[in-house]
Amino acid sequence: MTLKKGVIFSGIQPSGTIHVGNYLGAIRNWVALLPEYEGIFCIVDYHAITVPYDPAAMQERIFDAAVVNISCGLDPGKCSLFVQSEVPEHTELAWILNCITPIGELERMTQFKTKSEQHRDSVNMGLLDYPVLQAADILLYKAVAVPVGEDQAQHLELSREIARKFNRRFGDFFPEPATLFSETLKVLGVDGKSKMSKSMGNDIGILADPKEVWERLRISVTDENRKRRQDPGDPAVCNVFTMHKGFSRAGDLAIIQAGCRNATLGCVDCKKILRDRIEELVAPFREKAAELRANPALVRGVLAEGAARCRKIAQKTMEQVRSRIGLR
Ligand code: AQP
Repeated sequence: MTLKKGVIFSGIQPSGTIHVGNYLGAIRNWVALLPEYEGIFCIVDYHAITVPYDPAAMQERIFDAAVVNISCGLDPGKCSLFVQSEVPEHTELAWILNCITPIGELERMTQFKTKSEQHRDSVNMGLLDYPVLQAADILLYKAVAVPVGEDQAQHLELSREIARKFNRRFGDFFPEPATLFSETLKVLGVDGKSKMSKSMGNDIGILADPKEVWERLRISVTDENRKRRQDPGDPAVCNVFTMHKGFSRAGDLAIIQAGCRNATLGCVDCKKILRDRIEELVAPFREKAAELRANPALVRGVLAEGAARCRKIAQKTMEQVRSRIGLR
C-alpha cells in the first residue's frame, strides 16, 4: 500500500438498508477522500450484534452492505473493504482498551442512552462497550482520521481520549484520530425529527427506486410552520432542503431556496425535484448493484482480499501492543 496522508478508517453496521443519511453523512465522503488517504472501510458486524438482530439474516445484510458501498463508488481497487469479525484482532485490542477506559465515560455516551431506551430488554455489556470496540477498530490501523456523520462525534472524542490514555501509560504509540465530517452533518428521518436510522423505520434507502423514494418523500416532514401552500417556508429548518443540498446543483439550490421563501414553490413540487435529482445520481449505482448481486463470488473476493490485507496490519499492531503492555 502506498502511503498518502495516512490511513482513514470508518465503519458501517450491517443492521438494515443503507440509507440517504449513511450516503450523505459517510459513504460519499469516504469516496471523496480516497485520492488523499489510504482508505480502510469495515462492515462492523460485531457492532451490529449489540442490539437484538436476526442471525439468519446477518450474512445477507453483510453482503448487501458490501454491494451498496461498492455501488455507491467505493472502489475496492483503491481501498480495503472487509468484515470486522474476519479480523479478530479488533476484539483483542478492544479488551486491552477496556482495561484503561473508565466505565463512567461509557455510561455518559448519548448513543448508549438512546439505544438503551430503544432496547430496554437488552441493555447488554456490548452496547455499553460499543465505543471501545470502535476505538479499537480505528487504532488498530493507526488511522489519522475518521470520516463519520455528526452522530459519531462523541465516540470519536472518546477514541482520542483512549489513545491518549494508552500513550501516557505505555509510551507514545497511537495517533489521535481526527474527526472528518462530510458537508452533510446529519440527515433527519422522514419524521423530520430524529436522525435517519436503519433501525428507526424513518429512512429512505439510497438504492430505492424512484417510486419507493417518492413514497418516502411524500410523507417527509418539511418546515412545520409552513401550514398552507401559500405560506412562505424556511429551508434552513427543512430536512428536505438538507437532502437537496446533498443531491442538487448549486444553481437549483438558489432557485429552490428563493421559491420556498416566497412561496412560489410548494413542498410537493420541491420534493418532486429532489426525487428526480436523487434518481439522476443513483440510477447508475442501482445498475452496478444489480451486476454485483449477479456475481456474489466477486463481492466475496473483494471482502476476502480486504480482510487479508487488514489482518496483516492488525497482527503487526497487536504484536507491538502486546509487547508494550507486558504480555508475550
Ligand atoms: N442520519 C444520518 N446522517 C448523517 N450521517 C449518518 N450516519 C448514519 N446515519 C446518519 C453515518 O453513517 C455511518 C455509518 O453508520 P452506522 O451504520 O455504523 O451506524 P449508525 O450511525 O448507528 O447508523 P444507523 O443508520 O442509525 O443504524 P442503526 O439504526 O442500526 O443504529 C456513520 O459514519 C454515521 O455517522
